[in-house]
Amino acid sequence: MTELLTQAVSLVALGDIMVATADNPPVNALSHSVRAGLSDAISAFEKNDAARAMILVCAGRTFFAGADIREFAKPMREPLLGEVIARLDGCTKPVIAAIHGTALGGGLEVALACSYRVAVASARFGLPEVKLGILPGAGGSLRLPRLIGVEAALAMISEGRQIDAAEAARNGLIDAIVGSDLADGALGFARRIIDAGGDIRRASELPIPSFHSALFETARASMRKRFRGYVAPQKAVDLVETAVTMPFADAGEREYATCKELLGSPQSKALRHLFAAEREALKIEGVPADASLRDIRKVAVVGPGTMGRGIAACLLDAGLSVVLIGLSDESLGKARSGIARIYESALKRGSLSAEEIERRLSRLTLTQSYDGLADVDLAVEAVTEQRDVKAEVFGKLDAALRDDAIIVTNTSFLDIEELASASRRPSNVAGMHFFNPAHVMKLVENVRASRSAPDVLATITALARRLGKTPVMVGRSEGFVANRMLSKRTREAQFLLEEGATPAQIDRVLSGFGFPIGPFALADLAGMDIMAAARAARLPRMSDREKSCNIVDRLVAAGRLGQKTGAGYYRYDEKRTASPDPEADTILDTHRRDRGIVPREISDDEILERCLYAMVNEAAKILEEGAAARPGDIDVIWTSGFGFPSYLGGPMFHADRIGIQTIKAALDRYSALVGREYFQPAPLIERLAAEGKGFYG
Ligand code: 3H9
Repeated sequence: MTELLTQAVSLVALGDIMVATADNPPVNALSHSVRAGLSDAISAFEKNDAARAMILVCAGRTFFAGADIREFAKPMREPLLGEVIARLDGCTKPVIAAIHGTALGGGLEVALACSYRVAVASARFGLPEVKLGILPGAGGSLRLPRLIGVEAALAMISEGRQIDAAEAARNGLIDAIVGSDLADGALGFARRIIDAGGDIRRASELPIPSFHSALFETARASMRKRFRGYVAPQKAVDLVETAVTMPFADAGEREYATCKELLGSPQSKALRHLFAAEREALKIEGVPADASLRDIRKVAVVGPGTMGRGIAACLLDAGLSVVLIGLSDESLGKARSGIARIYESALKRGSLSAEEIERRLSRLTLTQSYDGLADVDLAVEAVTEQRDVKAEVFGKLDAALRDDAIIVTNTSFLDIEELASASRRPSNVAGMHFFNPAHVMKLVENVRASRSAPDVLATITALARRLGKTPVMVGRSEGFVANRMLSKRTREAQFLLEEGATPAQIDRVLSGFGFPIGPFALADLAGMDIMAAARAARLPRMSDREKSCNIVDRLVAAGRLGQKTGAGYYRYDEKRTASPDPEADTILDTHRRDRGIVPREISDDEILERCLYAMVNEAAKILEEGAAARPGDIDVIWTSGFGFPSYLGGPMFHADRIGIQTIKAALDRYSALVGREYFQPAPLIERLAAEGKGFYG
């Protein structure tokens, strides 16, 4: 008879095998009721002389997803996870973890403390704590190296790398892969263990496998480079080193203390905020969580340029069929080679096989015609950023597609409302704003127009997730959220340049803040011609000072297009290493002289504040207008799209940490110095500062 031990854990005896089942939707986090239930199950199992093995399994979609993140901010209630795990480890009869879905963090730690682990073939395993700014705190760093080897464990712990069941079976993390009926497979496995004598195998008692003496030093150097600014990956290396060099119990205490210390750190709070914000961003006002989704199998992409190719590639990657529509054989041919080149580099990296590439390319059709689009479920318009051209494409798609097909525009700046209204299917029109290169960049700003149907919005959100992207729904606004905020940072970087800062100084300050690359090095990488075109598009809406701050145009006129011509803001050698260039200085000096500007010494603080606060001020306006639904959406946009350091939680979270009153005072100061039209505090900032509140209350 099944006995309910706590709200979340039940226990049943099937002959001499007991089965403890945890059921704590949605992801079986190890909340208090689960920990208490597991503890009770262990007691009942140990007390029951007739029971010779126990299986630990989870109901629902996954094995334990780890400690309950929502409990982190509250005082911990006993039994603590470490206590439950120590009891599992101490069991005198075999306990078998039966795993499906994902065994993550504390969930994997529970499994590691069992005598055996079996899993279905689709299961995945990981210690992703590092992504939340913490580290395993319940024995993961101690048991994993003993089971799978020190180097493999170090990679999983320091990078949060997940592995699949096949790899887990190969490296010894699991003992068997069972068929799709997990309960049946686990019972069969338990029977074999009992019949073979009921041995228990404790990972805690295994010897430490040998490892290379330089392993930890090499890993430290690599972490410093790859995760610049992040605390947890560095500490992970120390932790694993401790785990494999200190006695088990001492290392266990050190592990728990490190996890606890990191839990209280600003970086962990920021990363946990982003974890929640990313999930919150999927909740869209007016769209029920269970909204029905339209079936998307075939997609038309209009425009075979850089964006169109990248979008087509990620659609093909997700298993969709793609019709790429262009104006000439030549442009379509180039697009096909462009997509093939993306796949060639994947082949070289070993991430795709030649057969898989062939399969993907076989789903791609190239055409100049809009005929035969009746089986297309969604069309992405990705043609040049000109209103008339886009309107014409919209008209053609409108005529060619089924009435229920969705049309999305990839416009960066144009008014989606105008495009939707001109269509005969306004409720089936929305935006999907991809970022270049579209097959790499995670962020997609999905754009709702006033008449976009809820199921259309739900469908494009699901589609973006299917493509492996991070979608955020935004509203009508010029430049939407990401580019609109970026344009303010770009403006300030240009103003600071003409006032006397150097590209190298500004780049140093912003990359020192945590951006992966400074704005001028980035411009050189992207190409100054691209920068000039973006500037030209915005020119009609620029202030007089912005119009005359035309350093980009001067560089283009001098043939300095960035890395591709060996010179832009910087000069580049054949290895594309940048160095300051006196010729660029001369262009800057001429510009300043022409504008009558006497260069001044500019402090690093001023550079950072002007670049950052201009963005935050714009974000406050965006929030007031409703173009972003929540401050968290803006944080997700900037961390997933434009390299804002995740360990600072995004611009809005970081602004709260600085304090809105401090930011308002700085905006007032820069209003006086640079001009009110650029730095007048947004009404939301005025109000929050007056109330002593932040964006997050
Ligand atoms: C840890 O274990 C520390 C220990 O080492 C030491 C302790 C001493 N807790 O992602 P989804 C919620 S640290 C609470 O959309 P999916 C999530 O917020 C933990 N809630 O689903 C969302 O809520 P809502 C280490 C959690 O199917 C809902 O579940 N573990 C947790 O796309 C659905 O989530 C991790 O870092 C949690 N642990 O993906 C794993 N996890 O519906 C984190 C999720 O209100 N989790 N929720 O928006 C994941 O990676 C994914 O959720 C998972 C499922 C892959 C499991």
